[in-house]
Amino acid sequence: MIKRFAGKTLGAAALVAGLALTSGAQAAWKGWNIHTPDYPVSEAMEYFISEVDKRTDGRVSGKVYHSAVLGSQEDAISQMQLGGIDFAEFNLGPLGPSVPEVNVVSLPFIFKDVEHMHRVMDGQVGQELGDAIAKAGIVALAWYDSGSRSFYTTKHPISTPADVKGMKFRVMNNELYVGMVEALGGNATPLAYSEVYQSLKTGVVDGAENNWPSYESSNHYEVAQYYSDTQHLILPEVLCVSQQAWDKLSDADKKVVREVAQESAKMQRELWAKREQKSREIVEKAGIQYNAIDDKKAFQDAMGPVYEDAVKKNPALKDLIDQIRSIE
Ligand code: BDP
Repeated sequence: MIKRFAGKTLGAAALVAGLALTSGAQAAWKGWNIHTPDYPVSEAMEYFISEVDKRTDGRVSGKVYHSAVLGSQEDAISQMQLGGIDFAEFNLGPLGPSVPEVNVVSLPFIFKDVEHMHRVMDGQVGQELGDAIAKAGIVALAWYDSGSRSFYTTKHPISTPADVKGMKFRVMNNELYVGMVEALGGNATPLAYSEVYQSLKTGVVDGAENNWPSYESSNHYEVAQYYSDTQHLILPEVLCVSQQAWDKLSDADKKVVREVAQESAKMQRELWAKREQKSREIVEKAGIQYNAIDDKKAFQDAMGPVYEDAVKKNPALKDLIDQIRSIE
C-alpha cells in the first residue's frame, strides 16, 4: 500500500520512520464519483482536489474518475475501506449496510425539508454520523446535497400508496428501501445505478426513485415518464477520504483538506439548487408527466413498519431519530 505513496522522492528512512507526508512526499489520490462530469457533485469534487493540490504545494494531488468508471457505489465503498480508492462522494443511503447508524437519514420523511436536513447534518447529529462513518474506515469531510427523491414509473402516476401496489421498483443498495416500497404495497429490488436505465426500458422494473438532476442526467426520464413528487427521501451525501490516505497526511495538510472540503460543500449546495431547476426544465420540456402529491400524510402514515423494523435491527437509531425530531 505504501508503495503508491512512496514515489521517487520518499526515501527508505521516511518509509520506515513514519506515515505522515513530509515535504518531499507526494500522494496521488484516486477519486471515485458516480456522476457525469457536469454534475454539481463532480464540479465540487474537481474544485476540491485541485485546491487541495494548490494549497498543499502538490503534496496531495489527485484525479476524479467520473461516471462510475471505477465501479458501482457498493463496490467503491468496500474499495475505500480497503484503501483502493482514496476519496469519493457517496450517498448516505448505500453507506447504510456498512455504517448502520447512517440509516437514520434513510428513514422516509425523517427530514421536514432540505433546509432541515442541512441544519441536522451541520450540527450534533452530523458529528455523530461522521464518527460512525470513521469507525468503518472512512473519514467524512463534508456533507453534500442531493435534494429530495421521488418515485417515477413507466406505467402510471402515483398519487396514493394504492398506486404503488403490485409495481416493482429499483432501489439503492440498502434493505431499508426494500421495506419502504413493501410498506406501500409494492416490490423492490436493489440494483446498481448503471443498470437502472436498461431495467426500466426492458420492464425488469416498473419504476425507480431519484431527485430531478439524477432523473435527468441518467436519462431515466426517457424511459419512465411519470414523475410523482412524493419527496419521500432527503438524503445527504458525503465527501470522504479513506482512513489509509488520511493517516498519511501531516496535521497541517489534514487541516487544509478539511477546509477545502467545506468550501467545496458550499459550492456544491449552490450548484445543486441551480441544477435542480435546470434538470426539471429539461425533463418537462421533453414531455414527462409530473404530478404533485395532495395527501403526503398517507405515504408518511404507511412508514410505521419501516421505522419499527429499523429500530429493532439497530436500537441506536432511536436516539438519533429523537434528536432529529427535536431540531426545528
Ligand atoms: C443519486 C445519488 C447517487 C446514487 C444514485 C442512485 O447522487 O449517489 O448512486 O442516486 O440512485 O441521486 O443510485
